[in-house]
Parts: sequence; structure tokens; C-alpha cells
Amino acid sequence: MMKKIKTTCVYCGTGCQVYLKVQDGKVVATKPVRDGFNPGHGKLCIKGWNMHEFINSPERLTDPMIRKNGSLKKVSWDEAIQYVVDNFKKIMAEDPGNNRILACLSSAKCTNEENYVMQKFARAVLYTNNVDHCARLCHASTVAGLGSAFGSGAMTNSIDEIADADVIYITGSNTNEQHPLIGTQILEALDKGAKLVVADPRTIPLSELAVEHGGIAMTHRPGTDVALLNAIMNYIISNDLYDKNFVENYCENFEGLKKVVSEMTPAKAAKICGVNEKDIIEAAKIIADAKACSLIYSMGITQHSTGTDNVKSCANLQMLCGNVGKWATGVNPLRGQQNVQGACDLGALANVFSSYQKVVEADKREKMAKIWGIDASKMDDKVGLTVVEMMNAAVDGTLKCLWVMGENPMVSDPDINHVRKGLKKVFLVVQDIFMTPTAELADVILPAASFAETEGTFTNTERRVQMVRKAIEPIGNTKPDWEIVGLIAKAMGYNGLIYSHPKEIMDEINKTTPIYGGITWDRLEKNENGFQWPCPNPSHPGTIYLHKGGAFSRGKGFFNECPFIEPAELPDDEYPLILSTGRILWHFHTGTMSRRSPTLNARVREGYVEISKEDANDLGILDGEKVKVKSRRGEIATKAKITHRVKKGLIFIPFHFKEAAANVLTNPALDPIAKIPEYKVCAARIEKL
Ligand SMILES: Nc1nc2c(c(=O)[nH]1)N[C@H]1C(S)=C(S)[C@@H](COP(=O)(O)OP(=O)(O)OC[C@H]3O[C@@H](n4cnc5c(=O)[nH]c(N)nc54)[C@H](O)[C@@H]3O)O[C@H]1N2
Ligand SMILES: Nc1nc2c(c(=O)[nH]1)N[C@H]1C(S)=C(S)[C@@H](COP(=O)(O)OP(=O)(O)OC[C@H]3O[C@@H](n4cnc5c(=O)[nH]c(N)nc54)[C@H](O)[C@@H]3O)O[C@H]1N2
Ligand code: SF4
Ligand SMILES: [Mo]
Repeated sequence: MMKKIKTTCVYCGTGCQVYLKVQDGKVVATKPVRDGFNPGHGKLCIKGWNMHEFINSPERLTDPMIRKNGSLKKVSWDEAIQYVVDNFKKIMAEDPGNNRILACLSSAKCTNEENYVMQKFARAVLYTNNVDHCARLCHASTVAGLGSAFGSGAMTNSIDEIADADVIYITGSNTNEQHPLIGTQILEALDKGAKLVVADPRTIPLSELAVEHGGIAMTHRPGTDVALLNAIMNYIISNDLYDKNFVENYCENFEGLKKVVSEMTPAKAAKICGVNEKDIIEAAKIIADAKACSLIYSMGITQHSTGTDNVKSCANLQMLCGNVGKWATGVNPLRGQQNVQGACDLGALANVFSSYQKVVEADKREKMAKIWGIDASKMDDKVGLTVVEMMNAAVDGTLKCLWVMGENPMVSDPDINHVRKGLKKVFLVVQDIFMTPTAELADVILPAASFAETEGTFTNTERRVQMVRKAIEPIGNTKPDWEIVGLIAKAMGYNGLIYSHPKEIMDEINKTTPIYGGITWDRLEKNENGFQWPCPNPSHPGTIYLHKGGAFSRGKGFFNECPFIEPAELPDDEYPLILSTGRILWHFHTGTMSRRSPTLNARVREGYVEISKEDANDLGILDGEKVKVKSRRGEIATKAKITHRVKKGLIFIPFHFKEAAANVLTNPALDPIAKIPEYKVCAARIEKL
């Protein structure tokens, strides 16, 4: 007998709905959900079609393990939990009251309920705000930048609106490969006559489509987006093409913006960015002429030491032309992981509780303390350590313990050699579904049930909260993440994290989290389409787009002044190339899941470095040849792939492959506000092997 269970895709932030087909207690296939409304509209991309392949992988972790005499040995849950708790307590007793010695990494791969309990554990049991997750490496600059401009750090509009835009500015998002079913909305807009303006240092599929449909594609130098955006705004303001009504009535600090962009003429930007002046002007005209321009961005904008300024500049452009608070417009950061939006919303961030309530505000701490049954005066009143700061504190010895739930920093964090040093020093607990390079360094491994073995919710990029349903029983001796956190809390002597079902966690979320106030379990069970936050009460229908009619969450929209600043590390004689890193269609992040999927792995089995024909010729490198790539942090051996996708002077490495890990090379330089590392620019060189 075949059963089918409706759930939400576990890969990207699009949030496609999928059936898991179950036979003899195993997930054997997936199928798109064709009925009702859902973000995929009855389609899945290749990752969605094949996600069953990793769920039943024979390599799943099945039992808890403890490091004994140098190697990891299987133990019972009781023994593992006692060992974790003994060590947590010992570390806390050695330095009482110091809330910077323990830290937790939460997970965008886990459900909302699991993220809520993990941050609650950090704050209510360990009394620390040292809790963060991969959003820090991803959209931290979005949360900071859009928070400052609009008062809310989320994607302003919805996926389906994109097809109705007549102009789409796509920058730093390889949408058709990284969010394929959002990409289809862009293709639909093109079919309806929309024009695309693509700004991406590489030639991506959308660059070619933009030109074919009468739009513009600019391959600017990585890290020069502020110059490019300021020049576009410079042209729009100096030619009086902006939306005066919107700017006057709904925004503030226009004079400040005008002053800063007046310094960046299209001619000047053309030199800085390495693009044609006439393309910048043409792009400005297309955007200014639009009835509804949607701006879409992702990691190419955020992962810079100026990531927050890049985001603020995107917001400036959209406010300037009145493209906020209306259908098919907006600033649309595409969130990456399937539940990174939710992990942020539920407070798995060092500076905020759920619903972005600031940890430094006493009334917010008191509110949580009351609901959690703890003493507010003992709570950490300072912003905690962020992901990269945790690794630095581990290396310098001030952080003693790290609990990693569903992250793989030994492949995903910048400067892996540095990360390894830190992880070897701390008491390391890793909770994962596979034996990752991070888990290999652990003192304790806690085996987690996958998304197919638990219940809960994920929140997609358009703020839509959707159900995750249990298809099979937890594999081996694994347990759902929420249950593991509860068991450890209980052994620590705190009973406020014992729940019998994720529904009870959602009940608590409804009370503590104003934007999720009305997204109750009962409503989610009855409404197949989920709800888009803000949804403050149980009679609220949810919110399709934010800041309607210019009513910004912060009152008026704020024009931030962002002068252009160069990336932290520029090419020089020793390291003459710019290294950019990112993703490919077939693999997901650190490859733990996609590389265990035979169908996906068959497409691309190993890592490579993209290099232009000109640079390859200069270096005497042939296509497919093994090369060494070096930076100031380290070196890797990989294969050269000669391609038109990168220009002379630029190389690109996908970061999915642990044996040729891009992050051995990347620069951990941080954006000062968002603390996101500069994954998209560092200096490198290539040598023949
Ligand atoms: N197949 C697959 N899909 C995924 C993922 C995956 O690993 N695999 N990961 C998910 C996650 S978590 C995320 S965050 C998203 C990320 O999705 P994307 O952001 O679309 O992916 P990236 O490859 O990181 O980079 C996007 C683009 O930024 C460009 N870029 C590089 N530097 C710059 C710059 O300085 N300025 C500008 N404007 N552009 C630049 C790159 O050339 C690239 O085309 O994808 C999600 N979807
Ligand atoms: N060079 C470079 N580095 C990057 C980026 C880049 O563009 N360039 N992008 C950054 C970005 S945007 C992101 S989002 C990060 C991603 O960084 P990570 O989050 O570290 O990468 P993932 O591979 O998604 O790791 C998720 C882990 O969770 C595990 N897992 C899956 N399901 C479950 C579950 O149900 N429970 C538990 N406990 N574990 C589970 C997986 O096996 C995996 O080990 O990488 C960042 N790193
Ligand atoms: S587009 Fe994203 S959510 Fe949809 S099937 Fe593909 S990976 Fe899953
Ligand atoms: Mo991400």
C-alpha cells in the first residue's frame, strides 16, 4: 500500500508543496501538489523531485555517539544526554555568571517550532544570547538594511506578483538556478512583455534572456553595487524622473540621498564598475519608466563587507521610484534555506527574540521571562555572539562550548582552517542527520530525525507559514530536534521546554510572537495555503505585501546615505584574480543531502573553478585540468572549467564540495552592522598543478 503525505520542500526558500510517497515505512518518491494554491503551482525543480533519495540514505546517523579515547562510540540517549548536561554544567560552574562561554547554533533546516525551542534553551537555560544560525551568512544584511529603511527586514511582496511586473531589476540572484520556481514567475513576466535589468558579475541564464527581450545585462565588478545603484539614482534624480509624490509624502531624508548620489555620476560609476555608461543610463530609464518595477536580489547583494549598504541602496532605488507598497513592486530578497525566514522570525538570532523583539529592551525580556517562567534579572541583556564571532571566540579560548544543531560550519563558514582550530578547542555537540565534517570533530553526536519524520512548520521567502507533516517514523534511534532540546533542558533542571507535540510549541509562539499571533495550528490545519505574516490575530487573513500605500512599518521610508566603499580585499600582484563563490542548480550548500542523492550527484560529482578563456590562455590552463587555487587563507586543488560565464579577472567556485572547499579560501571580513562575511569577493591566484 502506497501512502502520500503532503508537506513542504526541504531545500530552498520557495516553499513548493510536495507529496512524499511512502511504502513499507520508507519514502520512495515525491510528487508535486497540483491542487489548491501553492508557491510551486504544481511543479517541482530537480531537487524537489528527488528529495526522497537522501531521507532513506544508508548513511543517516542512527545513534547518539560520544568521543571516548579519541574516537566516536555509539551510546544510549540517556548516556549522551547526561554527558552533554554534565559538561554544560561543569563549564557554567567554572565561570559562574559569564554568559559568553556557551553558544548554540540553530538551523534554517529545522522547523519554526525547533528554532523557537533552541533560542529559548539558549536564553532560558544557558542564560545567553549566544544563539545564531546561517541567516547570519545569508540575509543578515537584509534584516539590518531593510529594517533601517522600511522597519521590516522581510521580502516586501509575494512570489506570484513577480509575473505582473513590467520591469524586474535582478541583481545578485541567479534566480533560475537557485530558486527555480521563482524563476518561472520571471519567465512568465517576460512572456507578458516585461523587461529585465540584470546586474550580475557573471553571465547567468537571466543575463542572456534580459538582452533577448530588449532589457539590459551588466556584468559589473563584484562588490561595486553601491556605485552602480547610486549612479542609476543619480541619473533618475538629475533628469527629474523620480516619483515626487511618493518621495514627499511617504519618505524622509531625500536631501541626504540626493547629496550622496550626486557624487556618483554614470560616467564615474562606469569606471568603478567596469560597465558601459550607456548601459547604466539605459537601465535607469527603463526602471524610471516602469509602471511596476520589482527588485529581486539575493547573495550577490548581501554577502559583502558592505552588504547592509548594498541592501539600503536597493531600498533607496525602489522608494525613489515609488515602487514600494504596491502590487508587483517592492524589494524582494529571496531567502535561501527552506526555513531561514522562520528561523529569523522565531528569534534564532543573537540580537532578537521572536518577532524581532530586541533582547536589549528590558520590557521584552520581562515579557519572555514571564511566559517562560524564569527570572528576568538573570537573563542576558546584551546582544550575543554571531556565527563568525563564535568561531573567533572559540579560537581565542573565550568560548568553551558550542552546540550545533543542523549546520555544517566546517564547510559553510568562511576561512575553514580557522574554524577547525576553534572547533577543536571547544566542547562540541553536533546534532545532525549525517556525519558531516563538523560532526567528525564533535565530542557528542545527537542523531536527528529529518523533516520527513517530524511535524511542524516552515516559513518560505514570501513570509508564508506552511505545514511540515510526518511521513515516516524517525529512522533508527533518531529523535526530532524539538524533542532532543526538550530532553536536554529537562536534564538541566528546566521543565519549560517539555512539549508533547509541536502544536504546543506553536501555541506558545502565538503568545510570544506578534507577527505569528494569528497563525494557529488549528488554522494551519484547516487552510491548505498557509498564512503570510504579519498575521496578528486569529481572524486576520495574513499579509500579501508589506507597507501598503506607503504606510511603512517604521512610519516613513528612510533614505539611507551610502557612499561607495571598496571590498575588504582587492586583487594585487600576488593574488591578481577576484574569487567569487556561490551555488549551482544540482547541489545544495555543504552537499550533505544533495551529494547523497544519486540523481543529483550524477549531474555534478566534483568541484571546479570557473575561469575565463582569456585568463586560462594567459596561465596556459586547459579545460578540465587540475589546478591549485590560493588565497591568503589557504589553498585547494580542483578542476578548471573554462566558461563564458566569468569575465577576465574573475573566477567562481561553488562551495558545495568539501574536498575542494571554497571556504578554505574565503575572507572572514565582516559587514560592521550585519556581521555577514564577504563570501563574494576575495583576492586569489591560480597555478597549474
Ligand atoms: N541549487 C541550490 N539552490 C539553492 C541553494 C543551493 O545551495 N543550491 N541555496 C539556497 C540558499 S541558502 C540561498 S541563500 C540562495 C542563494 O541564491 P543566489 O544568491 O541566487 O546564489 P549565489 O550563487 O550565492 O549568488 C547569486 C549571484 O550573485 C552574483 N554575484 C556575485 N558577486 C556579486 C556582486 O558583487 N554583486 C552582484 N549584484 N551580484 C553578485 C553571482 O554571480 C550569482 O549569480 O539559494 C538557495 N537555493
Ligand atoms: N563560500 C561560500 N560559503 C557560503 C555561502 C556562499 O555563498 N559562499 N553561502 C552561505 C549561506 S547563504 C548559507 S545559508 C550557509 C549554509 O550553511 P549551512 O547551514 O551550514 O549548510 P547546510 O549544508 O545547509 O547545513 C545544514 C546541515 O543541517 C543538516 N540537517 C538537515 N536536516 C536536518 C534536520 O532536520 N535536523 C538537523 N539537526 N540537521 C539537519 C544537514 O545534514 C547539514 O549538515 O552557507 C554559507 N556559506
Ligand atoms: S524550487 Fe526550491 S522549494 Fe521548489 S522544489 Fe525546487 S528546491 Fe524545492
Ligand atoms: Mo543562504
